[in-house]
Amino acid sequence: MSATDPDRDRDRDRDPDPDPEPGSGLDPVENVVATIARSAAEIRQGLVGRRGKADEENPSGEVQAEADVWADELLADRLTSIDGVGQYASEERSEIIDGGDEQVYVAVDPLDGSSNLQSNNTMGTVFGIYEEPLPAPGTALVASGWILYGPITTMAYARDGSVTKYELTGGERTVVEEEITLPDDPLVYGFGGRVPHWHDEFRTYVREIESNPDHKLRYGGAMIGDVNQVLTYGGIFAYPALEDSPRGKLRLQFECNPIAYLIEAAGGRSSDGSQSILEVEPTDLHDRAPLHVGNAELIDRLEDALA
Ligand code: FDP
Repeated sequence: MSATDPDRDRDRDRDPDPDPEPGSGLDPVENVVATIARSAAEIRQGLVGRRGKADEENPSGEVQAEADVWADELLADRLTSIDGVGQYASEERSEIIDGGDEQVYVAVDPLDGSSNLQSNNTMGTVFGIYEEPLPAPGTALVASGWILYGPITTMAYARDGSVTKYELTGGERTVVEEEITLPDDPLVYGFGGRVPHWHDEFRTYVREIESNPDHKLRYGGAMIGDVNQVLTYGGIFAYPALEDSPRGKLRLQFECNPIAYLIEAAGGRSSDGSQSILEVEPTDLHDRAPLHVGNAELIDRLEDALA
């Protein structure tokens, strides 16, 4: 859809500024979402001058960018001061922060794909809002979403089985599309991990996907950017189990569950290779899981291939 598309302009007229003020009588879930949406412009601006490495590693042993640490502190401060937030947990810190007020439990990847900072490519913020203390399974999610720092800043948000996409400009949130579903005909695919480390069954499946002339490779190295393309065009994204990393790379609480919840709400499927990601029982806050998300038929075939 082009920027001058009349349908899109009609959508804007219908709902020009639905962005609620955080704290203004919202339930805790909407308060968390409003706070993250309003922080997005500031986070984007704050990336300038914070593209270097911090002198620290995150709990998964990855060197953090200065921006990772900064965005985590900003979101921790804001989200733990919301009434009803019982916990704040992040990919960038080992311990959970207690908010005291136990209604919802928030897990965040403050900057997903922050390796892309160096080359100035796409990245995002991912959030999951759970109704159980963390670590919790994806079945305990009540909402999830992501901010995408692309040419413009957008937010995809799922709650109650419905997905909405917004454009975020400064403090404003504008609906672009409601009741989003994955397009029926899958177009794009992107698979993470080094190819020599893929298992044979997964490699065979990839060859099958690639051999379809209707499919195109799209891989940008930030999960959020790659998954957002699947939401937009249909297709599949995976960061699979690897020979040297049986649980893949992505973190269950902060990345896999929120993505799976949103893609399933959009009519797609998620899988760890044999079951919905949302069914995976966590044993630790920083657990990893192999992630495969996309059009249901492609995930069905993937599970057959890996069986
Ligand atoms: P990053 O390390 O830059 O934060 O979870 C992290 C992630 O990026 C994902 O966004 C991305 O899909 C993946 O790692 C990329 O990993 P590879 O470098 O192994 O492709």
